[in-house]
Amino acid sequence: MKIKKALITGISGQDGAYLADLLLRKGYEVTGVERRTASNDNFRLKYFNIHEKIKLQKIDLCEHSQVTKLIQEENFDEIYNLAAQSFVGSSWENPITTSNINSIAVTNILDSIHRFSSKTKFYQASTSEMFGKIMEDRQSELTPFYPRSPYGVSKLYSHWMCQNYRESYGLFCCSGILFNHESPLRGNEFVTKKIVSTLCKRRKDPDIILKLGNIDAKRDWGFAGDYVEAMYLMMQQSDPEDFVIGTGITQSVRDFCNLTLDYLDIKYSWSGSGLDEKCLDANGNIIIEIAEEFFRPAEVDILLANPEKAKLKLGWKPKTDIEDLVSKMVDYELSLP
Ligand code: NAP
Ligand code: G4F
Repeated sequence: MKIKKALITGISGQDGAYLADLLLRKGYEVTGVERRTASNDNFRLKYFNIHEKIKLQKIDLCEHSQVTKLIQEENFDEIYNLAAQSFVGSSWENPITTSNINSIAVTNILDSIHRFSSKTKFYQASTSEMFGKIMEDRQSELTPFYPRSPYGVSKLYSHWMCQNYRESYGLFCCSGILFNHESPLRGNEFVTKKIVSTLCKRRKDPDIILKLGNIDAKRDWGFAGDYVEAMYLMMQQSDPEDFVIGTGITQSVRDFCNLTLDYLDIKYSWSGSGLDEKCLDANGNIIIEIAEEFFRPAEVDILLANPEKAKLKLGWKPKTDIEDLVSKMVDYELSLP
């Protein structure tokens, strides 16, 4: 049987590592795009011990000629576009670089597929951030979008480009509208990782205080390992379609703190409100406090997936609940030297 060739952009990120591991286990030949930096240590690929099994290509996805050359030469069966400036908070400070990689680079890939490799299937990493100021309580593929950040807007552009290349040229382009998914390999700037790593460090140094922004924000949090399976399943369908992927349960940032504190067996209580709210330990020492610097110019207050279509058509459902997710993240953090 012919060995399938997959390209993953954003291979050095959280999802890149989980997806590469999945595709290698399924017998794919995996090529990964990484950007040129002084020190690519690829620690996430090393976590799965797959760094030597992947063909790494250093190209700039914003350079059309480089993207075209790779796609024309390699004739991939599947391209998973995961590369992005993915931190919502940074997108207000860096709207142009965010748009270049999250929007223009996607057009580069779509245009190259259209011109030189029209049989290649394409997956776009769309996001629940496109729902932003939500128009329905549970967000499905049919919910109207209302992005609330340069990140959300840049991703919505690519979502529509993907749909337009599908409808204009009959390309196999699908978008996964993924809700927040986390793992031990999550980037340090995201709130779940920040909570877990800071509270784990506090076990050794009780003077450490966890400073957070809007702890009333609610997210539908799942496990990255489950979500890359959904990406793969979307690409195995006979027709390209978009799918919402989430758990169907929403929790606040405060809830996530509580789950982490419970798992670490730390006794705590909350007091005060607004900017004065604090979480205290049994001796009255501050564990968590609110810091204005972590609030955003505009907030997405609540996200909650309606993943019924994925369940029906892909046979996909999450295997990991939030308690399991917290335990995976905490256990990993505690295992670090
Ligand atoms: P991540 O850990 O932040 O990984 C992002 C990847 O994109 C990294 O490999 C990063 O490379 C690369 N990248 C960033 N800027 C780049 C640039 N200018 N040129 C080339 N590569 C660049 O993100 P993730 O959590 O794995 O998410 C994967 C994708 O899914 C992203 O597109 C994200 O927006 C989207 N998404 C994520 C979630 C989620 O909850 N995780 C939900 C919905 C959608 P470096 O290592 O060099 O920085
Ligand atoms: O962990 P976050 O930074 O994730 P956010 O903004 O929901 O975005 C993530 O999920 C999206 C899918 O919905 C992806 F598309 C995107 O790439 C990324 O993976 O923040 C979650 C919530 C926000 O409401 C934020 O305001 O936590 C709140 N928060 C409160 N204090 C904080 C903090 N977020 C961060 N990062 N740091 C804080 O101190």
